[in-house]
Amino acid sequence: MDILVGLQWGDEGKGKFIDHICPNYDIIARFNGGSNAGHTIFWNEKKVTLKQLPSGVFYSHVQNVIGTGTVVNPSQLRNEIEQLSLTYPKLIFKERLFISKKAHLVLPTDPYWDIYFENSDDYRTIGTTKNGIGCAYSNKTRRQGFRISDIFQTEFTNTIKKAIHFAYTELTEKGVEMIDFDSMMMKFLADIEFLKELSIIDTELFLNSSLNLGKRILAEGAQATMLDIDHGTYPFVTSSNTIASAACVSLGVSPSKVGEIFGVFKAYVTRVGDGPFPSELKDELEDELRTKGHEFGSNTGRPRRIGWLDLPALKYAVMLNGVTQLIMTKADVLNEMEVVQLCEHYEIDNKSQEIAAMDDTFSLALPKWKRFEGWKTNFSAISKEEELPKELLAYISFLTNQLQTPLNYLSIGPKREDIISLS
Ligand code: 2SA
Ligand code: MG
Repeated sequence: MDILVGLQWGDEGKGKFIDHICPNYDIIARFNGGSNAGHTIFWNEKKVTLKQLPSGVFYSHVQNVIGTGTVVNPSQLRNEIEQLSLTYPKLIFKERLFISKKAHLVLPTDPYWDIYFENSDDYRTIGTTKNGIGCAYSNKTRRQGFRISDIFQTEFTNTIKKAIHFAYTELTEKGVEMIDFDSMMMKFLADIEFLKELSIIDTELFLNSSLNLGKRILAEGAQATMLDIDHGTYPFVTSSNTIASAACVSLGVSPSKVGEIFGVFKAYVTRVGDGPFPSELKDELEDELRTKGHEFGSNTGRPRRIGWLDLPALKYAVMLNGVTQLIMTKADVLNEMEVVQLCEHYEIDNKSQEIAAMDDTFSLALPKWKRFEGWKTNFSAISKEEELPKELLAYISFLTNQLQTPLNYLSIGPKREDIISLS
């Protein structure tokens, strides 16, 4: 099994790269998160954003797995499947989708908790996607959650109705406005009926027996390293483990079965939501790059914060994930820059720091810059490594030396074919 993760704060272009390497795999398995993800793929010149569906859905030979460590929002999943089926009637991917019996359900009240916490003065503002991800994972860890397999139990409707009613009453008391309870339940139960028609299986058994048969699996991470609940910029993180080792836990596949670990990063950095961001740009360049790079949340539409590449944070991410192959995306967005910068190290309390510790001093980190000559190249005519501008190659060579990891792929545009393999 190979694993693919994001090395920054998300939106590195994971979906696009997975789509590119899909021909090498039989199974793509999502291992964390839920409808908070937004993996963008260009299929037949059309932009598609996948939330819960694995990024292998467009390849008819690929089986797609939603793993145990994820949280499933039945209504969002149904929307996604119905919309894709309408746009691409020939895909019939429902037959190639397998959902873990042990994944947890997101309740219809869960997103409202995000809204409540985000708006209340008594709680921290995280800048969540308001998908109820935190609530679903906390119900899971306090063992009050519902697993997908529960939907087949005779008592399910009564039990879940009580749980949702309990949350609904509490939220109403706190002044949160919601649709009326009966409509919420009716919609939820209809979505559950839709879910029942899908293949709900023991994904651990399926994945391990597939490996024994020689099938090739790619574990697909959502969100990214710096949003990891334990190793990221807590509390400004998501509620799941996002790093490579989480793939083994979530999918029930032993670390001894892991081969390559792909780490995807952008030539600059973006972050959506609150939290420290040492290399953040706070001038007109931020707007310029946001526009050029279309840096808006793919689901929420929120403008992403933009910064220069952060080497200490990238070193930390490469270390945590044990990355064996790097993929750099969006080099084209920096095309017109005279000078390209990166944060080479931090200064924290007058001390230099080469690799991020991601501890409580992270918010004090001052970026120390390194400047590179810009590559000022139009990539439209470039399709081979030999044609890349020397300035870009110098930038890449600096990074691979610093990260002690090869950079095997470079993405230079949004389209499928805009990926160059590097030797
Ligand atoms: P949550 O909703 O509880 O997981 O939010 C917690 C933090 O995690 C961040 N987060 C993300 N950051 C970037 N991209 C994400 N996915 C969508 C996308 C987001 C969107 O691909 O564009 O559409 O806005 C994602 N999901 C979670 C979030 O911003 C919080 O900082
Ligand atoms: Mg995204």
